[in-house]
Amino acid sequence: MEKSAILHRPDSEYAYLYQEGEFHIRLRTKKDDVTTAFLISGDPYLFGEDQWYQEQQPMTLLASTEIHDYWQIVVEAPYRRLQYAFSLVGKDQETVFYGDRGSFEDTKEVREVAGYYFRMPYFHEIDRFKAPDWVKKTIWYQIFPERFANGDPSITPVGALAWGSKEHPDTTDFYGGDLQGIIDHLDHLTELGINGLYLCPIFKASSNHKYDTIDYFEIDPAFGSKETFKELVGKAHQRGIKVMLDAVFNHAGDKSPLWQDVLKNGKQSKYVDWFHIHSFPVAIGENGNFEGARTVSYDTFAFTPHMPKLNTANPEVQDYLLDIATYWIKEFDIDAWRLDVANEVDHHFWKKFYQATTALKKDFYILGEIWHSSQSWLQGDEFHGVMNYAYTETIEDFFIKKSIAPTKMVSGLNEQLMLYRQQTNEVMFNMLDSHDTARLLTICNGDKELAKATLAFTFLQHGSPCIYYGTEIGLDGANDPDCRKCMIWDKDKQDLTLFEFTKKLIQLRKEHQELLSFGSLEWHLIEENEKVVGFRRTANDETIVAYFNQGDAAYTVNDHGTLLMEQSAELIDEKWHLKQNGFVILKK
Ligand code: ARE
Repeated sequence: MEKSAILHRPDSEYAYLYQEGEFHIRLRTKKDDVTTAFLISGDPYLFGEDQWYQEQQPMTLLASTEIHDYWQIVVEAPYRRLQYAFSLVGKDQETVFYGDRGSFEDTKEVREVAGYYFRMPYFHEIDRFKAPDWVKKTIWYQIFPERFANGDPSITPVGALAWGSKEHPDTTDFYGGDLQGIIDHLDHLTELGINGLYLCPIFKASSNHKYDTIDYFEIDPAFGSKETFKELVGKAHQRGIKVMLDAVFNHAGDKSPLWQDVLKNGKQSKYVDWFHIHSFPVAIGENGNFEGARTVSYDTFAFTPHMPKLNTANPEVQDYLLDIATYWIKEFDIDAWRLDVANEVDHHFWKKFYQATTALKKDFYILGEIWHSSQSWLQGDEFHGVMNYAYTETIEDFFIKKSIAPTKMVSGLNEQLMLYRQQTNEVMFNMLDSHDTARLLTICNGDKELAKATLAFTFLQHGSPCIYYGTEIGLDGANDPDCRKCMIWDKDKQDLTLFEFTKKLIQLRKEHQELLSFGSLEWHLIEENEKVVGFRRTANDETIVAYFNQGDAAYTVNDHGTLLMEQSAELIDEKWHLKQNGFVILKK
């Protein structure tokens, strides 16, 4: 047995309280190396008595990657504490005891050594990773406010272009999207079945994207007033739609009064320690501070001198940002914050942020924008989830780029899932595109059947899916700024078939939300066909199976059940024949 691959870590994603009375324990072993994994567990204070531990219980093979197997068992612990270890039977017939001091031959003597066992000393509810329940029932819709709808021409910026007048918008274009335009089109969201709305920044800023904040306490005048925003939140809530705003706390805009004071007063500025300044002057055009320069006398987002990085270790900055975070909850009843460039702000501040926001709303949702594995932010005291690029890019690699086989996709997806506790995976934000990436239809090279198959697959996974505005009616676009085209409201120019498909997919997710959120997931990969991927999801007494054919040859699926959804699939003699990009979703 390959003992170096064995891994367990107490009080982590390997051992955690999922919900009151339900404790999850995982173990990692080398792929295909262990035939059976048993858990030896019991109450630590009964140790030494005849039968201190419950009979050893077999673990379930939960997930596999190309190199590891992950085992899981769900246990209760009447006294909310647990002492445990593992007994592993290798394919080579070796039996190994694996515990807190490593691996041993599995003998009676070894099992009698208390110190060889892992310990979960006490399961405190206050320590449990708590994810807001509503999020796993949410289908998100992301809006780039400048480009969704112009509802109030009286506040359209001077020099704005006619709506949709350019096929490819430029980085500095304005078209007049505003909050009233969103209010006027809430019916569009409701008809689609959306129940979560994520707005890119709406606070006063110079650019069309508003990530260069001037005033965090004011709505940008081109977007509307606080009264309009209050109306938007109220009407969204009446429709059962939660509202998430975008918190840009890694940096401010250089037009903000904070930075303007530093520009004017230099070292004497009362905000000098609100930023990361290395030398003066900080003016652009001096001291190495040039557009796109590699050296600036102060830290910025990326190499963008217009976005000076905030010093979130400074207590004054912390108070300022926490005032902003709590203000929009207290005064406007928002339900969530999406945290911009979240991985570049310190953990110490995010822990304060978590406490301040969840103190106001127990079920407040905190979503970090992190494009990579994010374990250290998802320990239950900072974020609840992240924008799951690390997960959805793997889906796109198989379905769209066709750069990996299904086995590699499954391995990548499981790799990500095993990084986090189950309750985290249930509230991850699964988007296939965003305002920072090329649009789904464009990366599918205009192949709508492919886009639909990729969306359908994503909607059947763990985590809450997100539709980027316009995807549902066929909006395309290359990377930023092309992915921020004006929404199309002319019904004659909307792809209404795609709209109906998206609506049906959202409905399917809602009708089977529990199963799709926390149901088991068993993959069914067809050896002889590296273009077909199938899986089975089960929860309680409900099962859904799905098959996706991404090859250019038809594939026959010999499975049956109540049809939930299909695309390019035909039932002949009780068998489903899937064409390219064809899929079938069945309820067993
Ligand atoms: C402008 C230009 C872009 C250029 C960018 C580079 O328009 O073409 O690529 O500058 O500096 C906002 C605006 C952008 C603007 C940017 C800077 O929306 O239009 O871009 O400000 O002025 C990384 C970060 C991630 C960040 C992206 C953009 O990790 O946090 O880069 N995303 C957030 C927001 C953006 C916003 C900002 C940050 C700044 O969502 O909209 O940009 O507040 C890989 C890497 C990622 C990288 C990703 C995208 O996957 O792993 O780390 O994200 O590519 O580049």
